[in-house]
Amino acid sequence: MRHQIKRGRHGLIALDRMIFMATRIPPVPKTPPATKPARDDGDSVVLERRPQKTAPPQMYQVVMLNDDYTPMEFVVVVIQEYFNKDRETATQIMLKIHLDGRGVCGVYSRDLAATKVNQVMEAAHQAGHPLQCVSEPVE
Ligand code: TYC
Repeated sequence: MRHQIKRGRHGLIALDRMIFMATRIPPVPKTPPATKPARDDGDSVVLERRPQKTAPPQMYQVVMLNDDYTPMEFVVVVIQEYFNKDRETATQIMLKIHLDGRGVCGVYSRDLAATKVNQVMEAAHQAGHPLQCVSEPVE
């Protein structure tokens, strides 16, 4: 749309709307004056946020499962042998598995837990027992 333009005393006037120009400089907004930062006297202490600590690696528990066929003595020896337990502790763990259906034999890194599982399964297989164990992440 073209505006109708007329020449007046103060220059060109658009007739379909009034055009004003500011004639006064607007007041400066009341903000505190910028100041130079205080001079560092050398005693300043700078606190830096410490980077987040690395989370500890996920640990894995080796859980042995009960069955009806593997002899108790074999389980006790396996727990002593592969999980470095004394005979008394190994017997307690075996009985716990026998009564509850499962029991934790040790907690390790993922690779070591997998190795323990393989060692136990291989020993059981060689001896002809159906003993099973698994590794599972702790928590
Ligand atoms: N339940 C078995 C028995 O009565 C003993 C056993 C204990 C088997 C623990 C497996 O992981 C096991 N002979």
